Amino acid sequence: MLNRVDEILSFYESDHPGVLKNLHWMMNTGRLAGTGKFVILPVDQGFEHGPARSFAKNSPGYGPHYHFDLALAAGCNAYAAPLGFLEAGARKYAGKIPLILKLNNSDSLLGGKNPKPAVTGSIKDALRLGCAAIGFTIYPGSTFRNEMYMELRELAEEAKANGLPVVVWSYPRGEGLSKAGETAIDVCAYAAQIAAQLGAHIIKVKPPTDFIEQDAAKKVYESEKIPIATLAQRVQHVVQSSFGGRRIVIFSGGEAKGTDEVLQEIKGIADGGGFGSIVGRNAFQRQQPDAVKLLHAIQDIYRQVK
Ligand code: FBP
Repeated sequence: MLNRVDEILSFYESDHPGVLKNLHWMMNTGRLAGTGKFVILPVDQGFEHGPARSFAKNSPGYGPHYHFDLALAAGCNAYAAPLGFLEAGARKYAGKIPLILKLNNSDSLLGGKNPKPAVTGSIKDALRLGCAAIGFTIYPGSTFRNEMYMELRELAEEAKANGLPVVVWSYPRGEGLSKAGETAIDVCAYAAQIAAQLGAHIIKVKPPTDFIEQDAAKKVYESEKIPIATLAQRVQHVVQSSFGGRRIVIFSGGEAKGTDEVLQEIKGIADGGGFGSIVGRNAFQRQQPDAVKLLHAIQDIYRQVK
């Protein structure tokens, strides 16, 4: 019988050993090693939201080494960040923790309804820094979505040829969607499916709500009685929408909130068969001992679920 890590690796039926080795590295790192579950620390919020909104609550976080240390102390599977933060620590932490280079980023300075991140790094950068994967954000719902899909297609082709897995942040937003629609269950499942079809190895979405955005989808959810009342049911549906569970799907943590609320949400994700979490603000905006405690509690929840 295959162990869970080997079973998950078997889902990726066209990848060469370099990609599988890096997926293996991430799945065999940290406190969740060997379980096929993930807790990843993402710190791109300095770029996405600005430094004060990101780091003022816990000011050691302004420094790049802080986040490498936090990911290590907390036993995370990987640490994801844009080029600058990774370059600022890659030599000191070489080989100690898998790194994911975020290859595109968007700031919050212009506003506007249709975000379009800039490509801010390359596959060569990821290889030079010893990364285990690349990360890329798409915004299904933005008028620029097709450009993002095409950029990802090119980068993913190059990443795979060079042994790097592809992690896709699939965040619906833009003028095609209402605010509530950004996290609607039908939209979230659709965003996960798009990422899977674009060739993502790991798909990252926000935890979905029970709202249904699109009328055409609503009819099917009702006629087929797709259960979406609880978070666990919704997560199960998103995982099913990602090739019937044959792609790794992880869920983001969102704005800083109380420990009970975070853990309750994680329980729902774990019960629904989610592969894990990518928790940024709820980790690095707490003081380090509290952040480590919370991340350990999250890992313990994933560890308990079969
Ligand atoms: P958080 O846990 O802080 O939400 O981090 C996950 C993440 O995907 C980050 O990588 C990214 O910067 C952030 O969410 C984007 O959040 P938003 O879509 O709210 O700007």
